[in-house]
Amino acid sequence: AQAHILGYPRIGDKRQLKRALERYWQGEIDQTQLQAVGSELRHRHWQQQKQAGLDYVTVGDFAWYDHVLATSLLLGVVPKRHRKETIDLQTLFDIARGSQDGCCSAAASDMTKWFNTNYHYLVPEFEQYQKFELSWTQLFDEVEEAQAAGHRVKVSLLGPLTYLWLGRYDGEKLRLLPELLSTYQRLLAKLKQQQVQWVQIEEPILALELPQEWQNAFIPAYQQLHGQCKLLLTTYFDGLGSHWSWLEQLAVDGIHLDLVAGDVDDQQLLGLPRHWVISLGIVNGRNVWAADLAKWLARLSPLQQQLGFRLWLGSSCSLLHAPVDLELETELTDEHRQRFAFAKQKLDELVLLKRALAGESEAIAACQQRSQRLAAKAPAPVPANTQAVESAVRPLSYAERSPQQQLNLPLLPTTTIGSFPQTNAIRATRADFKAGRIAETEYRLQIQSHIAEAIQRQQEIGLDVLVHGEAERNDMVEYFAEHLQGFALTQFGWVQSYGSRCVKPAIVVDNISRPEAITTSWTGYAQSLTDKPVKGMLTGPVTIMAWSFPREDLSRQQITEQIALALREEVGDLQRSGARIIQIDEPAIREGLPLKRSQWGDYLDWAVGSFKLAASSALPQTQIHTHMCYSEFNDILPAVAALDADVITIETARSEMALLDAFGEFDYPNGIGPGVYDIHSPNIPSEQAITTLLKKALQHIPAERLWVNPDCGLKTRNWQQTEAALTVMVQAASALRRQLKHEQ
Ligand code: THG
Ligand code: ZN
Repeated sequence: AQAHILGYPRIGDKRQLKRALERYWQGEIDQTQLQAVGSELRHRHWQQQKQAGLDYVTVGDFAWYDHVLATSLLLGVVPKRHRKETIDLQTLFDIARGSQDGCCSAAASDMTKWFNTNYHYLVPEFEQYQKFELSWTQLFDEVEEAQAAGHRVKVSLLGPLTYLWLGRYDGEKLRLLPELLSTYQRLLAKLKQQQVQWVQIEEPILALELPQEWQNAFIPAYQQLHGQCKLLLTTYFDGLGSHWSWLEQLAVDGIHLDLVAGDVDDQQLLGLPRHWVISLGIVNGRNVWAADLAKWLARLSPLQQQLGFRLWLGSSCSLLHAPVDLELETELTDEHRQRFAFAKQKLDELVLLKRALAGESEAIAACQQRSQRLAAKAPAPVPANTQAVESAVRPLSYAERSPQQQLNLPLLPTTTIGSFPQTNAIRATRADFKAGRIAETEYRLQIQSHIAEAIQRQQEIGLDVLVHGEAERNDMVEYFAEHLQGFALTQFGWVQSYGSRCVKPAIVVDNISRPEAITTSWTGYAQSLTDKPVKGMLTGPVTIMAWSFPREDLSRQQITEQIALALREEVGDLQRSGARIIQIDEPAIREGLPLKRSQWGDYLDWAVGSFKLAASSALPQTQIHTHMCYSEFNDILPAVAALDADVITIETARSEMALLDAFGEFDYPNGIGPGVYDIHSPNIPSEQAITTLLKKALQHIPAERLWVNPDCGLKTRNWQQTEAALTVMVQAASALRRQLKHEQ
């Protein structure tokens, strides 16, 4: 067998690419210096692949911001507002980040989730009669760069149908396919000229349940592309479902299947065309656990007998979604270190398995040994908690509960989503404590002073429901992972989220439990400073799960329920400590949806169940809020309603309340706070704009159930912007409130 990976993390083991990008954007380094950092990272990553013993190095996985955006440039897809005489690196950053040029500004393209991962790509914008033209030489340059360094190159390239599917177009997208395919033909011809033997042409949309006309497009498309470089049709993130019925008709030279996300039986594999290479993704590209190599050895040995050189071993998907190097983690326990493999370690796993499959006795023994070590350290079995799960809903309905929630609030109550500006002083407090420069008592005093400042400012602004501001938190998930038992945290386990931005997901290593109350002291302190209600702020179980690396021996549902049980205790403690409102945020509930729509129902059932489980210790008198960030949840509205939160705050400002049509039509039964201004922009909204949005909202939602708030947390804004915007918001709400009273 041959071994390869679908891609390596581009960010660098110490986030070198992030640092270089941000310095370049600040004007601290020039383009030559930026290019040098990129080149150094590529060379290092190729060298690691070669040194580990992979048969190919993957070229085309590097991107300055995002690989979908790089594909857009390659194909000449540049939105009109960003077009200049030439397409260059500045064009790329303009599309990604927006541009300001004297008087004129051009908005960035939209970003959205890459399938069911936590990575975001830049959505291609196709215009009427979109032309495609090879316009960006990065890919060809990098092929040359790798060849010059003596590497055996396999190119990774987004396939035409997936590229088209991901883009936005006002019309019938498949009409653009013929023109796109001719450009792909020219692209492949160029790669052939460069003597590229294999192209890993990626069509992850094959993991979706595609409309018939998209399925039909595959066979003729690949007929047209075939015959230049060898094509490895590459799929990942889920099995191929019903597409298996026509798969073998594709004019390609091999296929890559993600066996981690969806296993395939041997007969199916052996039934594939005899001339195809079969690449099996067996090392999980999106989790941190060491692979059970003995298990794979047993599973693949018979296949190796039958397939011989046609069998390739690969990562399930690109390693883009995994942290880079376990060796940097000096603070993990030995036990955890032995059970994890980050991107660099996954290279070794693939080669070890390859050697074992080739019959090398040393490698076979090493596989067995590793697997035995894994088995010996398996985490504790799950405690029985089914009883708790079954009894877990709030006893009264919204209509019965809400009169009991005596919060003394005016009509159209004003509030915020939870976080306030993360000032340098706040960051310094946390950093000083973490580095041991200040003791815990001093730390607590300093955080309290940040909380006191936030409360005072909110009082001055005149908000009705206050928050403590979250000065003690870095990342909303990392914070809870740090305070719950059952998670391991890394020092350098960064994964690219978008552009230069990374997240450091916690790792679920054991059963989750809550050793002690987490948030009560901060919320309680904030409440002691004011008579207005202060919201308790929690991150919901679905989101904590979605933004962490899960154990592989439990289902996501089981893990989420464990987190929910821990949060339920926190809800109870908050309530006992005097919180009258508790917000449980679930910004990630939508992104957890399975790729196949037919599986949505199951997921939503347990996701909603887990949220309700977390909220189930709330008394009828306690008002439960939730918040969701992205506005695309028209199609899951029944599930959103089923959460049965007393109030939901959502992002709608950017879509001019378009979402509310859906909420109105659906007749959303509980309280709702559609965001009245966009916190992602530094601009201060006008009172007029907010009033207009609120009036629109009133067409769909009765005033008694309407809340007034920004559309997301404020931690990325400064205090000046925050105070100015919230003051306008409070003014708009009170003016409208007076008007409504008057009309009565
Ligand atoms: N937390 C986690 N996952 C997430 C989000 C989150 N996934 C989806 C969404 N939010 C992604 N959005 C962002 C926004 C900002 C940043 C990362 C992801 C970010 N990161 C800092 C950086 O890269 O500089 C991290 C710096 C640090 O913590 O030291 O700005 O909110 N878990
Ligand atoms: Zn939000």
